[in-house]
Amino acid sequence: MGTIPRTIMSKEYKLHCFAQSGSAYKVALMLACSGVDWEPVFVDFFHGQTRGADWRTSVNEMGEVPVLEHAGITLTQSGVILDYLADHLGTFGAQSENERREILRWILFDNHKFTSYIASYRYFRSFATTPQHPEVQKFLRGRVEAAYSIVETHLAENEYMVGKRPTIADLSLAGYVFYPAEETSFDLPAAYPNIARWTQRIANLPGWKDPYELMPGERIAPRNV
Ligand SMILES: N[C@@H](CCC(=O)N[C@@H](CS)C(=O)NCC(=O)O)C(=O)O
Repeated sequence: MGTIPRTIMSKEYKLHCFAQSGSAYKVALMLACSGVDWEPVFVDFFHGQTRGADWRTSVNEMGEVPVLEHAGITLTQSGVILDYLADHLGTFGAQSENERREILRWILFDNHKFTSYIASYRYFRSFATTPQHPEVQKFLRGRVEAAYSIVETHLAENEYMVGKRPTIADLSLAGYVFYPAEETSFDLPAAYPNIARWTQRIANLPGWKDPYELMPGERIAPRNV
């Protein structure tokens, strides 16, 4: 029997990811909730793979996960990947020019503030091998709370971030909200009930799975708490 060509053996969508990456989870969730058969490619972030010169040259010059490979192209930045998939799959996208801009507005806010501060705060709290200075953690926590309050207020009047249905803006903002409170230290139902209800709406989408079910990698018990 001859060798099966790699293109036939492998799935059409490959996502370079690891279980603790909420940024990768945004894309994994998009693929899962769009019913796409995709293949995770494990990135050993915690042993420095993304910091290696080789990985940066051959996979992503920005040194970041997620990376999506599809149809001979390689895409990075979760917001760009979500936009690409929404166009390509016809799921969770905008239905008007105005919606397209609103989605972009929330994805930019998410990348700058909502995701980036919780990602840094959780990383130093739960996964860094040396603890961060308490004042830095205090600063980051304050920034998380400010960003969460803005989304909490928005969700008081809206079931989803843009329009009346879930879009890639919701999937982007949802990157870190499903990680356990033991990692994030945020009790969403108690502190941000509108975010908690929106989180439940997203968890009810067909295909939804928890980040630790969707992406490969060992679980790490929180280290610095
Ligand atoms: N804005 C980027 C953020 C990606 C990001 O920060 N990924 C983390 C993992 S969750 C990473 O690879 N960090 C490596 C580093 O900063 O050195 C996106 O949404 O794709």
